[in-house]
Amino acid sequence: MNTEQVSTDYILNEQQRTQYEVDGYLLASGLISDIVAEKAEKSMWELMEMDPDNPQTWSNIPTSANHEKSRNIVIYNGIQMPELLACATSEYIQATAELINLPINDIHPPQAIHTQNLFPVKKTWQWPTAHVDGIPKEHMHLTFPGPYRIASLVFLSDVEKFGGGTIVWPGSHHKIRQLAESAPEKYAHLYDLNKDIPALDLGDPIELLPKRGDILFFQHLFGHNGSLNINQSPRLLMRYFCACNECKRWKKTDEWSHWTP
Ligand SMILES: O=C(O)CCC(=O)C(=O)O
Ligand SMILES: [Fe+2]
Repeated sequence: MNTEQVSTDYILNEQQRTQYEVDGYLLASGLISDIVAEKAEKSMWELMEMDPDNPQTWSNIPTSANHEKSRNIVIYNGIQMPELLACATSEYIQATAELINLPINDIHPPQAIHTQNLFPVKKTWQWPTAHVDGIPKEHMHLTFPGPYRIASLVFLSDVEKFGGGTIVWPGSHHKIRQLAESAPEKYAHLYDLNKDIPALDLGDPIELLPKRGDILFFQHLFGHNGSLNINQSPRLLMRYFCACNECKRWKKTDEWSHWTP
């Protein structure tokens, strides 16, 4: 008798894969080891030329970074420090493959990172409205098929309540798709679709509180947004960039695109 077995070596369990399908997102722990995440956090502080234990150094933003003052967010594009690239572990790549139902060998690794480090502000915390990704006017990305299948955010600090956790609307990808399909010409571009998302009833949002090394995966047309960090410590977040031809469909800067597995 042939006892050959089909491999069931998933890195994500069934509940995680189902949550991604049903809710449109998954916050996953354990795909980046503590030691790799810790080294990456250290490198992130070095990149910003700041001391994590000395808040006085946090207002000296290097001129090599972009600084959006209203949200106190520090943005770098196209950084290739090995310790930051090391977070694109084979487990991360495998989980990505599982969520989009592709063989792992079909997924290429990313080449650089982009940061969205959110420093504390003195403001009143409030729920944001949802957005979808792919909306900058200069790129005018098409809504369908969309510039990406899956997006992911990597957290390099522990996030406390009101400390800049990403806000998500479970199941919003279905409602946003319905809106897009209701008027295909009007909503041909994500830029235009995004403008009408705040008026939708997407249900109750959730403030995610990720830990260092956690990865938030979400689908095309998933409603989410950043939130204010009114706590004491910075929220460190990176996304992966790539410069290969395939990733050009989700262009971000002159040199870089978002990594689009
Ligand atoms: O800052 C966050 O928590 C979310 C960032 C975000 O929405 C994005 O990078 O598209
Ligand atoms: Fe986003």
